[in-house]
Amino acid sequence: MEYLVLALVLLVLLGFVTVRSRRGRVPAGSQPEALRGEGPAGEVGREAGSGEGAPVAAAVVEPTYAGSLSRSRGPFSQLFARIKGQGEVETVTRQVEETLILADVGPALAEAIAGDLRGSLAGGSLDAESVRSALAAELKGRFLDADRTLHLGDQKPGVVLFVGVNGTGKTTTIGKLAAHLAGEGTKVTVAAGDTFRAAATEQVSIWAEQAGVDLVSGQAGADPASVIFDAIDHAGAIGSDVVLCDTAGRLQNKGNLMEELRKIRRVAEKGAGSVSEVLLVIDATTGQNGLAQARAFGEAVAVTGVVLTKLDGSSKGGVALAIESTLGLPVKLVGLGEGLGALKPFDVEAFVDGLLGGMD
Ligand SMILES: Nc1nc2c(ncn2[C@@H]2O[C@H](COP(=O)(O)OP(=O)(O)O)[C@@H](O)[C@H]2O)c(=O)[nH]1
Ligand SMILES: [Mg+2]
Repeated sequence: MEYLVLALVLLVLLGFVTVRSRRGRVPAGSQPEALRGEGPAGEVGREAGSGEGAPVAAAVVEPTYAGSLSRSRGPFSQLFARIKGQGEVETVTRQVEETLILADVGPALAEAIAGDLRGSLAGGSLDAESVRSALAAELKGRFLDADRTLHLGDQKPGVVLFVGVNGTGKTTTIGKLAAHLAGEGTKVTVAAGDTFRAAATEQVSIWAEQAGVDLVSGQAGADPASVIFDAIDHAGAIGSDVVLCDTAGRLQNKGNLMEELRKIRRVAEKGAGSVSEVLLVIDATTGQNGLAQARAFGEAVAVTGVVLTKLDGSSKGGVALAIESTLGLPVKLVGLGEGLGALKPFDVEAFVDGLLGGMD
């Protein structure tokens, strides 16, 4: 009997120690909101054996284009439900044009697309599936046939500048990308170049820590160009492959701030390595206003590509086409959610199919 009690006590103690050591390894609640992902990610991630302190929540329910584009798709679904297979090409193409404008493709582009669609539908069948596939082909054909790969440069370290207005998702995108690149074995340094707000350095340092990558920051109010220069210098010294440079958000019509960005770019070229990408981060919920941003930033710092964030919350996903077809800038990455796995390479096929939806 005594042995039995002793054995029981030992078992309980053993269980207690095991629980404590697990808690120690997985600091619940220490992840920033954005890393917790959507749904019961943390639990599943651990079950899948994502490793101790792994920054990449491997089993996060991965967002898809189709899922994330549901708000932008709404008007198209309604349009296709209304098409009954009869009627005139003119009426159908006018309805398509209106729907494209609702998706924030922009009036001129919507008119041009509707015009071409009129030609491709003439004399053919006018059922919903035919209209959908003709429109899908029309849209896909209007995206750039561009190089969408992210260039990290031939000369180490590659320097990637993230620019854009406030709150578009620059810092979050850097965090997601840093984790992704680090997971692939790329050595990353993050430059906390948003010295304007004290909280910005803290935010980017949490992301860098979660991603397990190197961070260089300066004092609040320090010259952002010199923080970025120091980060590139440091990255060169420790053999980093790439420096992801955060910058403060700025309105495209503020001349002095755009001048500051030009300086950052000039200074970033001066150190070890060279600027391999300047990514303009645009919030998809701002729709056509993103075009004005792209024009101004493009003029100031020779933007090489666009990161279109918050497609998941936007009903204006059509702006992706406007950016490419009107400005000739390739969308390289898209944000389909706040979670770590929600940054995706831009995929035209998946985007258009997600926007127009399949037929039930
Ligand atoms: N839903 C959604 N939210 C995002 C996405 N990207 C960024 N955000 C959110 O947008 C907000 C602003 O992001 P932040 O990176 O601080 O913007 P910054 O000012 O450009 O650095 C944060 O709450 C992010 O979680 C995205 O793709 N989808
Ligand atoms: Mg920021």
